[in-house]
Amino acid sequence: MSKRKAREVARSGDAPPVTPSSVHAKVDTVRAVLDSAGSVLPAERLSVARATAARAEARLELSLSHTTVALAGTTGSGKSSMFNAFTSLDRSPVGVLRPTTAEAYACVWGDREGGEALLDWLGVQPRRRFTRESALDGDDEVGLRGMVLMDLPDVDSIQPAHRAEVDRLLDLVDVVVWVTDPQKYADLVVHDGYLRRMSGQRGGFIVALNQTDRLLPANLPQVAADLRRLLDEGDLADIPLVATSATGEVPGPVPAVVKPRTTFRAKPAPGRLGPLAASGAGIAGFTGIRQLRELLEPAVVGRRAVLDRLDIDLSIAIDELRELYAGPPAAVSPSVLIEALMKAGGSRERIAAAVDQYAQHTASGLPKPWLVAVLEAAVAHVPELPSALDRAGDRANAFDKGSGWRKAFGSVVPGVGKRNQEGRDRRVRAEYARVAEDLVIGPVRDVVTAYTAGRAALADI
Ligand SMILES: Nc1nc2c(ncn2[C@@H]2O[C@H](COP(=O)(O)OP(=O)(O)O)[C@@H](O)[C@H]2O)c(=O)[nH]1
Ligand SMILES: [Mg+2]
Repeated sequence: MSKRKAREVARSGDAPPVTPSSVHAKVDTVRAVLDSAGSVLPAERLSVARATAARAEARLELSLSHTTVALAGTTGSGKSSMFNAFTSLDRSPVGVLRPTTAEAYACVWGDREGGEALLDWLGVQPRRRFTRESALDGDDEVGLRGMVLMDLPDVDSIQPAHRAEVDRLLDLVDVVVWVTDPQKYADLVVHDGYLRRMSGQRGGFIVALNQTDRLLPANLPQVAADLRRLLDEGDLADIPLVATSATGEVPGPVPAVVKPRTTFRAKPAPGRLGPLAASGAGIAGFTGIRQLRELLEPAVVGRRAVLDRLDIDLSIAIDELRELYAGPPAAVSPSVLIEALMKAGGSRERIAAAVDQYAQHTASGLPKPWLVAVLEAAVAHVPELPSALDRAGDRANAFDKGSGWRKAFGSVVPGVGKRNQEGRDRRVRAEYARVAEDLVIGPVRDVVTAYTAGRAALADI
């Protein structure tokens, strides 16, 4: 499933409800696959799944009643100003020309207690943490209780460390508000699918066209429509777009085009951040920051964004893992290999060819990484095989040598010689089977067993 598809399914009413236990079940699936495949496949094949599972486990340990919302975007779009507008604080430095936010700022609405561990995990410095909702605010801020708003460094910072910090945080937050402005939005959206990739990771993604107070009222609908078109063309038709001003009023009423165009078959679950909030009555209000807040509130109050985010992340990881487990393994009888080894007559080449053929048959139909793992397991001990088989033959012969009476008997009684030969063949076969088991069949079986275990885990979810 594509990330977009995963997001759409997660947002539509078709998806089963996401609960802490359904998310835990997905983590368990990923862990089961990692446990069985970890010692077989190259680490880089599993690194995304491993990181996703670790991130989900860590997040599930933390407060699920807090929703992290990041203000992200390019330099000067107004992230810090918007942070200040939201928090009614003037703590986040606002800069005209310089990228000033080196590290994230965060403001917790309501219960800071549970938020502290979350902010530790996010790596927000204690001196950059604030709390909203003082007694003075009364119930005004109730709708945002549980929100952890973050002002991120600029994604286009000239400082690589700042960009790395943004990427790190974007991997962890639940909702992203992408802040852009009338001067720069075109560059942004056209940017090689960056927004699409990022929005694909979460159910909560909003684009804010900020600084609209700089536009003439007559130009706002035009600019908004243009940005909407770019988002739609960039495969972001289901992403809510909101017009804001961090420092003034949005000129004029909401252009209809600000609505996402996608129509969904089913309504999103109540409280889920998504098209209902974007295309419903709220959008007609078009009041900048308040409008944005209306989009955020359902996600924060419903406490769905966290689980949705984890669910999408894990679903994507699981779908990527599934690609590594397409098709059942071929059932190849070990006797095929043993016969071929017996016929090889001790020739190194023929022994190697017998193993190769056995491995190719066993691996046929497996996805490439597993195919490679089977072949590698099969050939790992090939250099030792000729001498091991030689010794196996000697053991079988030793049995014959030690029983002269059988030979003597066999030479005078019709039919006994033939039976002796059959017995000898059986003993050679048994000795060869033991060697083949130790050096080829066992190691191959271990890989196939790991493959089958992973498939079983994925079939269960
Ligand atoms: N007119 C206007 N100016 C804004 C708005 N938002 C930010 N600014 C100004 O744009 C400049 C950059 O803002 P800042 O919040 O530092 O952007 P950041 O780099 O995204 O954090 C500052 O001079 C702000 O005062 C807005 O909505 N309207
Ligand atoms: Mg800033």
